Amino acid sequence: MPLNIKGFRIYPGFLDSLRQAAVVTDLRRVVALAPLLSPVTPGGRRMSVRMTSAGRLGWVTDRSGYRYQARHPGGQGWPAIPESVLAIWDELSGVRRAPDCCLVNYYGQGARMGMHQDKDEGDFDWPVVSVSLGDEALFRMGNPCRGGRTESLWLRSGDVVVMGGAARLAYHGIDRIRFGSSRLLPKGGRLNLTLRVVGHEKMPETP
Ligand SMILES: O=C(O)CCC(=O)C(=O)O
Ligand SMILES: [Mn+2]
Repeated sequence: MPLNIKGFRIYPGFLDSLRQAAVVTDLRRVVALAPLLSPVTPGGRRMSVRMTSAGRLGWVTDRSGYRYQARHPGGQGWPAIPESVLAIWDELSGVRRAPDCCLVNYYGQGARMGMHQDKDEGDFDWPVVSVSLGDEALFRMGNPCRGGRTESLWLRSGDVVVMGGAARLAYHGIDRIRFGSSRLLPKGGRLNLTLRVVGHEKMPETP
């Protein structure tokens, strides 16, 4: 069993190729309305991953910090989260409330994401649902303390990961992708969708 950290669940091949293609079609509409950007970190480093969002709030970063905001940096509101994506959340998150944000990450050749925690949300009890599409990616997962032991696993197109419980605040990142390993995206690369509840609203106790 890979990544035996409580609250980490992986659903290999959860989306079949038809569903993957449908999500990509819907994401083309999202990206047309809210173009992918190459953001900079608060420290001034340009990220290799390009990003945009769908939903009530979008995650952004620039010299002023990491945050959620109601508008794309271009000034327009974020497009709605496509139904094809909300369906994945409904099937796997285990909660009834819809996510506020669908962060869309695009990894081109050489792109990676350093180890980090997802901690810009108001209540960490809500799970995070993460969808992989396109090229394979080497995902590295640690624990809630920086620098602890890590484990790696390859994520493939159609895989869905849920991080709840103790895994919700675990450090994680993408070391590299295998560019050209999938034919889902005609120009290659990888899309990752990260669905999150953002506000301070507490997650209800589950019976
Ligand atoms: O690309 C991935 O699989 C992870 C993305 C991620 O951790 C994030 O956007 O916070
Ligand atoms: Mn993350």
